[in-house]
Amino acid sequence: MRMDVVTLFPEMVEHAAQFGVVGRALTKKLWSLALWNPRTYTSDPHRTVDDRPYGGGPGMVMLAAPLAAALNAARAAQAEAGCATSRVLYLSPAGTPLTHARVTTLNALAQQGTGLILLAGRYEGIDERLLAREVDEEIAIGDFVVSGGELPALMLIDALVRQLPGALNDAGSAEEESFVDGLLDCPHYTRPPVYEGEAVPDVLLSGDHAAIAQWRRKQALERTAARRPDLLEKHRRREE
Ligand code: 9D3
Repeated sequence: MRMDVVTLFPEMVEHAAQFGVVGRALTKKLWSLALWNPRTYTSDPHRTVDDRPYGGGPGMVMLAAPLAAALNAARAAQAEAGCATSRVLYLSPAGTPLTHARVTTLNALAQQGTGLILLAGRYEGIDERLLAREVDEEIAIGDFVVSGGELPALMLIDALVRQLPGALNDAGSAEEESFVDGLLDCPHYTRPPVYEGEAVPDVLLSGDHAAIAQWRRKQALERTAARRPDLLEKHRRREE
């Protein structure tokens, strides 16, 4: 899987991509990453990447031209690396909220040779003409506001990379399976058997694997009902 990120803060993405499951998958060459800073593609002495919004209002808007040049560089690099096509994903508060199902579909595309180009914005947004010409899809990470697209891009990268074959250990893959059925996870316990006067549920120490599986299932259902009734409804419809 090949990913390129267009961002004013390439070091932020580069650094965060070195850790944990995502970093290990990078070392194993399960995926590759390149970063493109639109500031590199400016020619004025101030290296300007933004300007005031037409029509007035607060904040600044990212200029189309430096972003178009950075996107072209990313596309050329992906073609050079053997990608059949590229797909530009703009991380935007106005995008469609990301889901497990969408991550799986994007992962399949990427595995078939489509290079993913993640566009991370700053300021109030990006000139609409650049978006209309260059962006294939707008993705949000939830109904809350963050300061830019870099952390959302890293979340998308993390979600995609952990679905790559070989990125997780066997235990991790099994765990992934359990989320796929649409329920929240059950509670987990480890040593000591009593912590601050609170004991681990007896069933988990019983060695009765059928009883343990049944208990975990019940806990997952109860939690989902209490915390995410919306998920429980979808889960029930899937069971039918
Ligand atoms: C008042 C208008 N604001 C839109 C909600 C301005 C604005 C806030 C934050 C414009 C851009 C941003 C930066 N956010 C992102 O780039 C972003 C984001 C987000 O804030 N929430 C959820 N998903 C995402 S993906 C990218």
